[in-house]
Formats: sequence, structure tokens, C-alpha cells
Amino acid sequence: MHKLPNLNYEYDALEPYIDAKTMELHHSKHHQTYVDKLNGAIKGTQFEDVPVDKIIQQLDELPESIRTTVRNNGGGHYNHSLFWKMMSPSAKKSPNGILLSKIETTFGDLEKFKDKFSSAAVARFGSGWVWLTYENDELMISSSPNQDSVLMDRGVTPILCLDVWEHAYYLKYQNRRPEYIEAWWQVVDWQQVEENFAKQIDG
Ligand code: MN3
Repeated sequence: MHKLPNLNYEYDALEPYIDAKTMELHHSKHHQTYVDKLNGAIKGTQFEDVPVDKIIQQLDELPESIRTTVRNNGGGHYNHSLFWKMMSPSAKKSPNGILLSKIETTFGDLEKFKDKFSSAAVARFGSGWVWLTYENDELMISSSPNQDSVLMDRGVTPILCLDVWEHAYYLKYQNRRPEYIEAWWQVVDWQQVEENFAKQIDG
């Protein structure tokens, strides 16, 4: 049985950047629904006890009748579980060390990196996610539709991710996705991003 992970902070902790009502609905309703639907789909199959990151990398092995449900809801569970951890009210405001130097050699500087990542987030049509990954010794920005991910597509664990589904911002920002993205940078926990990056260069 997959379970909704607890947040490391209260629903109102990311105010004013991400409002409490959005956080509550996003976590306790949207994410919970992905978990419930995933559990419902794999109940009684051999995949019942397989970790979600493994399931979404072997979608082709699932019975066709549940494949799309697991893709969408397993993807949703995996993506949101990462996303919550990359935000914090006491966020470290910027990266340093190896990650910062890699950002500088790849994108010029931190601001240019943020601009490029934000542009990818604005450009993602409809619902989806934006990713920072480390692939073939290079930092890379990409995006995916729906609840797909770089893990699902290419077996790569994201270093940083951003949810650009309307449910992530509509209550506070309505159709103003760029404002949501700008605010979100204020709560990105660079400590966590550095840890995610360190795991990639070690592995
Ligand atoms: Mn979401």
C-alpha cells in the first residue's frame, strides 16, 4: 500500500508565496487521490508492494488495463513526493559548492539558470512538470506533460522539479503562472537540491 507522505512543514508555512489553502488541497486532496487511485489499480497484482519509483519505470510490464491509470497516478504520487521536499519555509536561499559552479559553467550564473528554468515552466503547454537533471555529466532543463517525468522517460532522478498544473497555483495566482513561478523560487530549498545533486555525482 502506498501512503501519502507527511509534509515537513505546516500548510501555511510557505505563505505568502504558496498559500495555505492551495497547499492543503494540493497535498490532502490531489496527492491523496493519486495515491488512492494507484493503490486501487495495482491491488491484487504482483506490483502491489513495488516502490513507486520502480513501478513507473516498468510501465510496459503492467497489464494494459491498468497501465494508463498507473502512469498518471503513480507518476502523480512520485512527482509530488519529490516536490514537497524541495520546498521549505526556512529554505537555503541559493546553492554553493559544486552545484553552484556547475550551474555557472552550464548556464552562466544562477539568475540565468533561473530564467531558463522559469521560461521552460511558462512554455509548458497545459499541465505538466519542469525538471533539472544531471545527465552525462551535464545539468539539463526539460519538461514533461501530465504526470510524466524524467524518471519515467529516461530513468533519471530529478534534482529539482516544479509542478505547473493549474491546481498548484490557481487559487492565488489564477492564470498568472509566471507570478507563481517567481514566488516559488523564494521557497526552493537549495539544501535539498544540493543533496539531490550530490547523490547523482556519487552514484
Ligand atoms: Mn500537483
